[in-house]
Amino acid sequence: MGYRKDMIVYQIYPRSFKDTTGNGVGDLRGIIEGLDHLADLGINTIWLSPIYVSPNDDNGYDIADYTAIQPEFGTMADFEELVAKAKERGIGIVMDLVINHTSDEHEWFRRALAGEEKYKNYYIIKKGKNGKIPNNWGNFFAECPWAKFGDSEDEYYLHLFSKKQPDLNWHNPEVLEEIKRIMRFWLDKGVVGFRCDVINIIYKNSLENGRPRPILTGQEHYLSTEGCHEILKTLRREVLEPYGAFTVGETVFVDIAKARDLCAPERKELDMVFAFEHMECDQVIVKWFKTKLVPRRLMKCLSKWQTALEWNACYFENHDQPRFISRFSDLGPYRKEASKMMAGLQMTLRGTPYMHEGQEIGMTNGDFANLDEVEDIESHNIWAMATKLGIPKRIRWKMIQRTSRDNGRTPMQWTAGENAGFSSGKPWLKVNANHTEVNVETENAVPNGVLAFWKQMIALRKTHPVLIDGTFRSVYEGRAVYVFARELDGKTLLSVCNMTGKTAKLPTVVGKGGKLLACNYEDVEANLLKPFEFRLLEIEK
Ligand code: ISL
Repeated sequence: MGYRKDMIVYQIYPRSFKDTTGNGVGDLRGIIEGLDHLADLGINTIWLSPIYVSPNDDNGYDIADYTAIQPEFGTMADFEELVAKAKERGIGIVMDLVINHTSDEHEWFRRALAGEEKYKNYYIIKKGKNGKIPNNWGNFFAECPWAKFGDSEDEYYLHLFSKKQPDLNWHNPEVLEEIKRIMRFWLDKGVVGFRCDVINIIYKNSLENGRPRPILTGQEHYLSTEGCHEILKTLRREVLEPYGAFTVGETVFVDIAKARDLCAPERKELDMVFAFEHMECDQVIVKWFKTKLVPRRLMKCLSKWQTALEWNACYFENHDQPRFISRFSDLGPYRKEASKMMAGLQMTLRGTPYMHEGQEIGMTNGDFANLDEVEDIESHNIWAMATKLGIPKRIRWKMIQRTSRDNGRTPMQWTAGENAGFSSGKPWLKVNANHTEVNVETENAVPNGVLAFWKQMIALRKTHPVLIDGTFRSVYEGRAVYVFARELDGKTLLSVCNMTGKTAKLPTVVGKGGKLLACNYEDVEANLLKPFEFRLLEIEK
């Protein structure tokens, strides 16, 4: 029930995957065209970022109609065809469930604005305090989280994200009923589960002032509240279980205890969570200030979560994150090797691997020249905030370059040709210049390429039950090298990752013996690991 441990998930950001109409925006037919590539890669589940009707203030994470397809992506018939054709290839579709907020263009919000009390109660609307906004909370996109409600003199609505994303009022049981209906609508269409957007913040305990903090003041009033746990239990029992559907929650600011409460199997809430700690190994206080990625910090963090949770959602990239290999400060000429090492790492950790489109060919951060080339609302807001704070332009731009969510959203690189074969029109976001070298077509033509290695690692995972059911044990966490063991029924696999662009000593704990199941270099040296070298060894007892 719920999830299958052998799931290998591939995230598609529909705007950026493949455009078949020439309007510069990816679409559902493009995804259908891409299915053979995905089947060949070996994945068996697709998570689709939102494809619902949306004014695109936050690229679909602002939903105006939960049960209709965004016209620029295609039609419901296209969607049904996608589900069917994916199924023929053994691939299930997971939808993005965004229920902390709707778009301000959703009918519910429009009717609320028109004065219908029923719908006003769908949102969090509150009177100001002596002409001031209702509380001191912060906002995820560095805006003020309160906006005037229509023409009202003193009423405001809460929006933890953009002004066009009003938060839903989860104290209202009618909201729960609406969402149940929406979930069943998609489950009836054959989807296998949901990725639940910022699911641990949906239920606000109170709207009291929060304890002041550098970011997101007020979070103690809404992070993983009892009300949220109750809602998750209800959705699982009443909606998901009858369909055998699964959920992964995007859960912000969770520590291990909170994550356990959300996904421990006996609690029957979520099947697994996307935690953030390993993505924050190179940040200072807030994600917009980054330092060098220190490999040992990453190793320690991965080991901690691997050991603490029964099952992890293992991800290194998504549509909100810079490309992972671009985070290695000494990547140098080793893009391919680093991508292959990440394939080895991701496919041998314990948990469900979630790849992001382009990861299989080693795509890198966007090469944006200036803010005009960046679309992401968050980046623009951060730029404005940093300007207000007097941060010099050069530093501001560095911040955006390194952290912008658009880094993970550049169009998928299919060919070396114009617009990387993504679109015959002008792509909505700049295509990376390195598409001439980094693309699916080129990769398909080489036997030892990045794509071939991802395929090999995915295939290994499928043929070695120890990589799925085996326990995790950290063996070595050095300055450069990470070694961990997966063990099952007396069988031990050792995953050895050099996480730097420099040659490193092979730790003696690895020993001499063992059968080499995979390696991203042709020849291995007895005592040395080459830059970003990865080895998977089977240890004979
Ligand atoms: O990008 C982030 C973390 O590095 C966050 O600020 C992000 O906004 C947060 O993780 C929530 O993300 C999700 O909900 C947002 C949407 O913009 C993101 O794309 C989505 O993944 C609001 O729906």
